[in-house]
Amino acid sequence: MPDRLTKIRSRLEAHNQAHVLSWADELNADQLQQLLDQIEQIDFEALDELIDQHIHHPDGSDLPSELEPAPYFPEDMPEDEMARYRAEGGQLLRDGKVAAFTVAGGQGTRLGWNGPKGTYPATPVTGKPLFRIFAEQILASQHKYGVTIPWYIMTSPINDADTRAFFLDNNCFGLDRKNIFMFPQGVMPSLDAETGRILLSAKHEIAMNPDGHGGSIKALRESGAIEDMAARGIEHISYFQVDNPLAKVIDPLFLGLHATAAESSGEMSSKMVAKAYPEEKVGVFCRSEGKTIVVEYSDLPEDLAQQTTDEGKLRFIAGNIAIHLFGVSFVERLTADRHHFGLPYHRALKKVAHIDPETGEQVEPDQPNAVKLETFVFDALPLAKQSLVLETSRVEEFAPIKNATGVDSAASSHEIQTERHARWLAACGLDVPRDDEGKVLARIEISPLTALMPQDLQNVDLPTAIEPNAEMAF
Ligand code: UD2
Repeated sequence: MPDRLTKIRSRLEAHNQAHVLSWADELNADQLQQLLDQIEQIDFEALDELIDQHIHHPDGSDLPSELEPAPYFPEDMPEDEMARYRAEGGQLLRDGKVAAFTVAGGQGTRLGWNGPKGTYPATPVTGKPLFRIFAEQILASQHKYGVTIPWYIMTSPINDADTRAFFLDNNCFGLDRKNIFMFPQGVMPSLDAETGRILLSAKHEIAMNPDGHGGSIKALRESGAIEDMAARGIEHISYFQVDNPLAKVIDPLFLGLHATAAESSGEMSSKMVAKAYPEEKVGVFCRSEGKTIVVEYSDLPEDLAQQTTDEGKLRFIAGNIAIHLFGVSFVERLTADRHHFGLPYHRALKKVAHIDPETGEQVEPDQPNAVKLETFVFDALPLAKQSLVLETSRVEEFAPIKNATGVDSAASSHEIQTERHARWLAACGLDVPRDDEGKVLARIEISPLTALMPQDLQNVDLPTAIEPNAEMAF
């Protein structure tokens, strides 16, 4: 141990991070071992470069000079085209070539939920947790296409054990455990925003943060998930975030486009919704040097965000809802040299509780004090040869739960979920009560096990009307 400690200490000194061992003398053997193990996981040469770039010389975003709106397949494509692509996607599903993939490693601090985000009660009537909604979609799709749809879930070291326990406690929501593959994503040390020094969460522990949803590509490889997919004959991965209860886990139209359209190389495709207003906090699909990219909302210059077309629509309108399809071979290609693959890091200024390196006291900051370095999955888009974007309806597919109140909260999500299901019931001839502004005067929830799409309701015993203020779950 003394040898190991000496080596690690001099390595830390060479990188101006010697404070990490300030309390080494006070630690018991297990604690010291844990700390040294953590330190050994860090690539200090790479970290030095990142600290220089993101803390000592942060120069904002490096936005490409040529930025055009990305073209997209509109929601109202001709019906015969849609039918053709749906048929192609349906065939891929029946052939067992599609897996579901949820990124669920985020910390959910904004939501104030003390547990993995996927355990959050998300539906408006029964309060079903997010993970159950996706599981029910997978169960219903397996039944519909007569096939097994394996489910890959990226957790983080912080919520992995709790996520696994939740699945076991819930009997995997009726899915076969053998077809659920969970793996934790990578982590990065959280850094002091002024000095770039690594923060300690305890005297024997470095404060680590998940390395962003972009870490999913590397984690798919390092966990063995991608080999598992290849062994199962999976060719396409349906990627979505855990925070969106309306995400369509399986969508034959999107799959058909991604796998067979001339505009796609079958590597990485995306869905978008029309931005509701210029300041909306979603990234925007753009085109630069012939490639599709996403410009994050915080990086899109105000004048571009406000620009409108001759018809008065936003020019940069294609909002990123973080729903993608990946070709398995694309992930294999990107990660073929796994040690050298990595998406670019972005800095996020956050509040991180830590141990004061001088006094050893616990600090609970009331202002952002730390830089978290994270990668974004959409930075893989320009690495695809050709990448397409499909427009979808906000009410059908986007009601994220990110904040405790206001925009993108459970309350706003419940309204959108109710609206979707009210439209489905109205399409079956039901009277749905609405107020003067058109808002549904009821809470309505339709389980994916009952219907994955409005047409599935045709075989369901439905009432003729919804009473005002009713709470109905089908
Ligand atoms: C993301 C997009 C934004 C828009 C929006 C749509 C980024 C940077 N911005 O905003 O452009 O598309 O979503 O909803 O992506 N996650 C992990 N590991 C991590 C970090 C996040 O699994 O290390 C998961 C997290 O559990 C959540 C999702 O990724 O499901 C979204 O992450 P976020 O809340 O940080 O992204 P947000 O809301 O800023």
